[in-house]
Amino acid sequence: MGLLISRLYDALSSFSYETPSRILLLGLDGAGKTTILYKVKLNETVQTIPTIGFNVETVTPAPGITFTVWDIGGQDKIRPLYRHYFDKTDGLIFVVDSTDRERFREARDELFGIITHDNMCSVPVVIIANKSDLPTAVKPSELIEQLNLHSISRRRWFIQSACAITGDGIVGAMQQLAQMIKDNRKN
Ligand SMILES: Nc1nc2c(ncn2[C@@H]2O[C@H](COP(=O)(O)OP(=O)(O)O)[C@@H](O)[C@H]2O)c(=O)[nH]1
Ligand SMILES: [Mg+2]
Repeated sequence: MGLLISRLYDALSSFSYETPSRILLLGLDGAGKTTILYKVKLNETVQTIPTIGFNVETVTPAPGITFTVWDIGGQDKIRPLYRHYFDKTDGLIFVVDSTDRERFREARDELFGIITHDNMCSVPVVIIANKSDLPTAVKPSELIEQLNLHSISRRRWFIQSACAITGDGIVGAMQQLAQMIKDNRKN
């Protein structure tokens, strides 16, 4: 009987382990969202074109982590449609081009517009400071200031420096997000 219960427990816990978390991959156009998605999916650097509409892929960035990732076109005409995707989101990946100083303010407004939406109120967020390979990229510590990240309250957040072309930092960012989602579910 004890064995049966323990097998049943294993089966149930492995089931919940496998259920993909629903992840939104957002950020301004050109930040590197689609490059990140396909780097994780295919381990290849794909030639991207500006995303019209969305890409959606189920990915396994690390053993035991399965995400269904929605990469939604970042052009400003599309952005008002984001809110239709917010419901039942487990985690947010917000990608910033860390070389694009002129648009840090726009990125900040976009991020806060998303996380202050009712359906996103406790969703954990990983900010990916992308394009860290480029010499003009600012450090995550400066991006924290520029995007006013310390003012994020009532949710877990994390910033990760990354390069979508080589994949540096991407898996780490997703592991952090998976951990935050797990912690969120416990509470
Ligand atoms: N140097 C560099 N270029 C990148 C990086 N990530 C994306 N790019 C380039 O930035 C451009 C926009 O990327 P894309 O994935 O289409 O951005 P999206 O609009 O956010 O989906 C493309 O030319 C990518 O090759 C990166 O980490 N480093
Ligand atoms: Mg895209």
